[in-house]
Amino acid sequence: MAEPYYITTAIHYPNGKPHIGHAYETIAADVMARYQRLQGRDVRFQTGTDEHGLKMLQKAREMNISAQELSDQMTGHFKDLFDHLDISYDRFIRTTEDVHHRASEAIWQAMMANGDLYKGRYEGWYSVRDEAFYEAAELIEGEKGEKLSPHNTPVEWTVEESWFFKLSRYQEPLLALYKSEPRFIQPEARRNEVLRFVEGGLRDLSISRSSLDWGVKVPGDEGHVMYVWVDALTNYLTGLGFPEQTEHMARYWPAAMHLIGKDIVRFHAVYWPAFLMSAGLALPKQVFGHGFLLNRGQKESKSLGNVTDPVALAEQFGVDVLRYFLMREIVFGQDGSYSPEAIVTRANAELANSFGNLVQRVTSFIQKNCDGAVTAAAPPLQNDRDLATRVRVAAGGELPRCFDKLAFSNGIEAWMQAVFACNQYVDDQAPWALRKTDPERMKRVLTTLCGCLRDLTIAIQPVIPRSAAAILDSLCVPAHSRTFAALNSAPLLMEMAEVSDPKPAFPRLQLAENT
Ligand code: ME8
Repeated sequence: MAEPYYITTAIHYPNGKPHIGHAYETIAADVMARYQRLQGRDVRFQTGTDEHGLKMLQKAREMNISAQELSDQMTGHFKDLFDHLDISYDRFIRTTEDVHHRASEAIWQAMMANGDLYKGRYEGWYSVRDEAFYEAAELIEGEKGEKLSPHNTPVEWTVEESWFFKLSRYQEPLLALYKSEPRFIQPEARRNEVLRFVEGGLRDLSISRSSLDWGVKVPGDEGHVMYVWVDALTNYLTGLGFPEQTEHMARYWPAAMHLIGKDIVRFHAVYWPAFLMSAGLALPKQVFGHGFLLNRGQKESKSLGNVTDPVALAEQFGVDVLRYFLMREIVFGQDGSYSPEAIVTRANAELANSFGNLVQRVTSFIQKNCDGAVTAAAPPLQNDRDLATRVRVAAGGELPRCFDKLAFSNGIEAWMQAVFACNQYVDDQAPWALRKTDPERMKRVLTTLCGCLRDLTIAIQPVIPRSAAAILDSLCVPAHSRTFAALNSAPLLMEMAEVSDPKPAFPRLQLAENT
């Protein structure tokens, strides 16, 4: 049976429309999900919205609507965006669903039964924007001398009755986890931050609020709602049917990958495994904290007036171009920048002029000059074998090895080098000249190229699924032969090639005057 692979994104706060950071994270998770499917894994992919908490409530009050109305409105925008970006999720979860309330109550009760919850009084700093408590020592000073969280968000002094989770009990078990599972937190820099934080000592965590009623009610203490992160993290279990012992729970838990941004690593790599240990549940295999996407080097914000609607961006440049750019340009794990100029430059150089041009040169040549089909009668030469091997190693070996580690940009770089090699081969072999001088050799060159195109296109499917499907259609590659197993088991050199109705895959892009 195929190996299960459960991947999740963070669930997004629907306190406004989705921004480019939401698109970035979800595209990366989708690339990984599609990649794992092509490797033959039984993938389950979950995303969704995080609808409770003070931040949602305050935004709804500002807009004079209820928090439920705000979530309903905004969640629609997230779903539309993800559909638009070809995100192949299996489950879109909303934390206002009844099943999610039940799952959150169950994990609470399990932690209670383990003796880890007690009632007390919370006094400390809280950031509504981050929905996070901070130690005084972590705060920084703003320009006007005001106190700010380490993420530059306002904090307020909060005093209220609260339930606590005995996080302090979990310092040693967590350190033991990081040691025995060195890949539990990735990349390394994030792992080191978490290690330092936990080694510094853990205080018990306030996990309920009595000053608001928007959230999951604490079982047996209805005057309290759960701290939004307790229910938010539980979404990963809810989507599998927890607390029931469902087939999905048995098959997909523990998750293979929680893909999240660097700002919320602490919640996923400290609080979440501690909650799970307390509740007697297995721990996820990996938490990967990706970097932040910046607009020309700056954070997007309403005050700077540089907020970009990701749907508009995808419409302007094309969904696959946007997906390709984000995965290719930025070293996954680090912060990175985007701008219309950078997107156009990258798309034209690599998709239109290199890969797209290669596909077009080969397929339309076969269509026009060989009635859409060629059989190679002439024996292959060493340079045919060299090219086919080079492409096979890049598409079937280097790219997957990088994608396994979420090093998407390196994987695509190796792939692009193989595309360049193919274009060089076309220039050197000049099939248009061979057509007159040596038509049998021309056919061998063309079948070699079609084999290379098949390998290259199969491997890049996770990144540009729509264009890759169209190219594989035009190369007449059957749907069941589009996996990595098929790629690696196909003969290196094709003896026959067929093309059907080839179309230009990537138009050259131009920047509009006002972008
Ligand atoms: O944090 N670039 O939700 P959120 C890249 N509800 N990623 C970014 C980004 C940017 N500019 N801005 C945000 C929450 N993100 C919680 C999560 S999970 C149980 C609860 C990422 O809507 C961010 O790091 O603020 C997070 O992973 C995701 O987008 C959702 O952020």
